[in-house]
This record gives sequence, structure tokens and C-alpha cells, in this order.
Amino acid sequence: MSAARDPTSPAAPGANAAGLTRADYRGAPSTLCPGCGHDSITNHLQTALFEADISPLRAAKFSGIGCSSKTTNYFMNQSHGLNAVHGRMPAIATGALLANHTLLGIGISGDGDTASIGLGHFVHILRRNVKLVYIIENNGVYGLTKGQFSATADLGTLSKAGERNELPAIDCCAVSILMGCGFVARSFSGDRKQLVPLLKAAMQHRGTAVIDVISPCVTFNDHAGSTRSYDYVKAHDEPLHEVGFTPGCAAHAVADDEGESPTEVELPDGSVIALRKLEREHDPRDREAALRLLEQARQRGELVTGLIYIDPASRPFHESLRLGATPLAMLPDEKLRPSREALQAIMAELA
Ligand SMILES: Cc1ncc(C[n+]2csc(CCOP(=O)(O)OP(=O)(O)O)c2C)c(N)n1
Ligand code: SF4
Ligand SMILES: [Mg+2]
Repeated sequence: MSAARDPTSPAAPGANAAGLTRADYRGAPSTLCPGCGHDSITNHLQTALFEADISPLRAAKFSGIGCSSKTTNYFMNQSHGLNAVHGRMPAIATGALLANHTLLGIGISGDGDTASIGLGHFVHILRRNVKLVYIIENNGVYGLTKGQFSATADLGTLSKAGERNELPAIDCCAVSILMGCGFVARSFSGDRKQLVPLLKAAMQHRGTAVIDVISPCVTFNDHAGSTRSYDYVKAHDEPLHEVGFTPGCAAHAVADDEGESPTEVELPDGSVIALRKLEREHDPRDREAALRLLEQARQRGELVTGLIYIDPASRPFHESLRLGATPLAMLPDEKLRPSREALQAIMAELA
């Protein structure tokens, strides 16, 4: 497998615009339990990266600790990658992407990694709006340490041993919206049709793009009484819309058989997210409506999936800091370090 294509050789059959095949987006073989939702997400992520013509050499993968955090090893094995301490993925990603904001950053975290031990770091990456696709592989438990409830476990859900969770869940989508995040989606690891376009849209977002993906743990949280089992999620999944994504082109609405056109959200690069309504009305550009939607879903025990909130005018952290076009990592030493004279002048002032 090679992600660095020789421009003089003809592209392989089935290659994308980067000259790469689907196989170039693979990583090491998974060591997760067969049937784990996290592996389905890896598969959909590889598809999205391939279809979006991403160059693996221009991408950086970040994760924390947990079964979910092992995911970064299972795709694009020629990309940069960094596996952080439990819950610290956002801090590591922030540093790396400030050093080079031209990389495509992909962060993979668990619900424990993000909402339990890492919540403090999560809210600050959202507040800063670092340009990063932030995928939460949410199974409601600490899978790696054998199935304790995480902070996203629903009140009243049962553990494998029959213990009842007595604490309310933290909704990572609601937290994200409240913290100013401009791309907030929820999906299901088993819904390729919804998740692949959401991932492609997230890669174009100018800021942190959170996708909270419900991802059942077949070993510790797939039993009756759990609200994260495959059966429960399939029975309660309420997709908001059919999601389409067209990269880098002008908007064009195509009416369906009933004459209804999709809602189109145009991103700054000209890409278009097309949302074809299903049962209910929801405009993801309306922040208050997005928060109301999540609160109603919580009260009714529904699992709404799709694009919940988007602000296409979102301003990424590197622009707030006015970093300029050249990444810090590429600036020569003389631009990064004060001269000996400048340092001496500062020391003299402080003396
Ligand atoms: C500082 C620290 N505390 C606790 C642990 C033990 N630990 C490892 S993974 C994990 C939870 C992982 O849960 P989650 O992020 O939901 O990932 P999953 O395994 O469910 O995919 C815990 C508590 C650790 N590695 N480091
Ligand atoms: S323990 Fe659960 S989360 Fe971890 S690999 Fe197995 S099924 Fe997946
Ligand atoms: Mg988990």
C-alpha cells in the first residue's frame, strides 16, 4: 500500500482524484471485539476519506485512551498520528493543529474519554473552535475497562449485571452547541448512508465539527434494558433528514417525487449539504431550535440523528489568533524566535 503516488504512473483502476484506491485508506487490522460498533465507524470513515479525495499525508489523527481511541490505528496508516493520555486528545490536537493548521485533523474519542475524564478539555476545544473533525464513539460505557457506566449513559439504563444507572446523561451534542460549536451532528454506527456524508461535510467545516456516533459495545452493553444496544438504537433512531453532500460546487436543489426540495446549507468553499426532510421540520441553522430538539428528544426518550446544528460562518481558532497562511511549523527560526538583542532589551526592562 502506498499513499504517495508517483505522478508519472497511470492511476490504478477505481482510484480517486488523489490517485489513491480505497485500500490506501486502510490501517492495521482491528483488534476490537467482532461486531463492535467502533469498527463500523472505521469502515465508514475510510469510505468518506476516500470519496473526499483526502491525501493521507496531509492528515493528522488524534485519540485518547479506550477501545474507541484505538480506532486511529485502523485507518490511513500513512497519516500523522498521536495517541494521547485518557481524556487529553483535545489538548494534544490543539497544539499540533496550531503548529500546522493546514492539516486535516481527525480526533477519535470515546464517551468516557470525552464526557467523563476529558470533559474539561472537550469544552475548551469547542470554545476555541480548533479546526478538527471530532468523532465521539459513544457506547455509554467504559468498554476497555469492562463496561462501567460512562457519563453519557442514560438515567435508568441497566448494566450487563442488571445494575441501574442512577445519574443523568451528559448530552455531548447539547454541550457542544452551548459551547459555541458550529457543526454538531449525531449518528449511528450502523447508518452508513447518514454517517458518510456527515463525515465529508465535517471535513469542510471551519472549526470543531462534533459527530456523536452511537456505537454499541457488543461485549458489555448490548443486552435488554440497555439504551445503547443495537436493538434499542435501531428501534429508537429518529433520523431528521436524508443527508447529501456535494463538494465544492454551487447549490442546486432537486425536488423529490412530492415536489419538495431539500434544505441546502452552503459552506464557505462552495460545498453544499442537502437535507431532505423526513418526518419532522428542523432547520439546523437555528441554534435555539437545535437545543429545543435535543431537550424534547431527551424528555421523550428519542434518539434524533442527523445534522442538528450548523453555523457555516464559524471562525476557526487559527483565524481568531491571526496566525497567517504559513503554518507556525514551517516558519524559519528567525521569524519564530526573538533576536538576542530583543531578549536583552526585555531583560533590561525587567531588571
Ligand atoms: C488517567 C486514567 N484513568 C483511568 C484509566 C482507565 N481507563 C482506560 S480506558 C477507560 C475508559 C474508556 O471508555 P471510553 O472512552 O468510553 O472508550 P470505550 O472503551 O468505551 O470505547 C478508562 C477509565 C486510564 N487509562 N487513565
Ligand atoms: S469491549 Fe466493547 S467497545 Fe471494546 S472492543 Fe469490545 S465491543 Fe468494542
Ligand atoms: Mg465508551
